[in-house]
Amino acid sequence: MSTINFSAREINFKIVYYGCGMSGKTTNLKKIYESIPGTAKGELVSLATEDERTLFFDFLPLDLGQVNGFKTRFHLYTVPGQVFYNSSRKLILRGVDGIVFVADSAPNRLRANAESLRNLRDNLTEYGLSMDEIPYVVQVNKRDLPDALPSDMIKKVLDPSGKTQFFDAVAAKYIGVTEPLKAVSQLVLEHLAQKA
Ligand SMILES: Nc1nc2c(ncn2[C@@H]2O[C@H](COP(=O)(O)OP(=O)(O)O)[C@@H](O)[C@H]2O)c(=O)[nH]1
Ligand SMILES: [Mg+2]
Repeated sequence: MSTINFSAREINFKIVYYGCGMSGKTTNLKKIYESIPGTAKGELVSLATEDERTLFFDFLPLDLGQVNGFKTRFHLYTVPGQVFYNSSRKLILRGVDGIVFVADSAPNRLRANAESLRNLRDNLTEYGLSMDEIPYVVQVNKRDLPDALPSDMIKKVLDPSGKTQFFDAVAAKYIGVTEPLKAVSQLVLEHLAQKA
């Protein structure tokens, strides 16, 4: 649900990076954050729990062009991937405009990817949303792993509609990081135009 700030003439969008634990969501946000000039971004906020890996959200406003004279500001969030943090995950999905699903290419994470997608679908359902309505793209991360599964295999598991855009990535090396963000941003803007 985009929100409009009339005094600042800004439209705000919320993009959530979803996926199982350790797939590379935080890495994506950090790389994106580093790549944006200081004036164009707000603070990167992370709420860490005892376990360093469970940073539970990152926040990043990012300007990407104008719509009808309004600036667009994207707020990027990651969710904690660990199964037991579902209440935080659900909360972070509130008002989501677009989702980048970060999949892990490791063979032993195929099932975790699939379970995370199912969890995403369940959580969206609780907000009365469906995967078909929400702009959604997939980043297939960790393509550098020597035993990475074929992208096509991962795609079959994670493409609910058969129409999803997929992007191979090595987020740790900033490869394939901007592409899915641009794609989902484009979809979000198109989605807004359709509703208007
Ligand atoms: N080999 C490899 N490791 C990665 C890649 N991207 C992230 N990682 C590593 O995977 C681990 C988990 O990454 P993180 O971003 O914290 O995952 P998150 O739990 O989804 O937020 C870290 O050790 C990262 O350095 C990648 O493209 N290739
Ligand atoms: Mg993380």
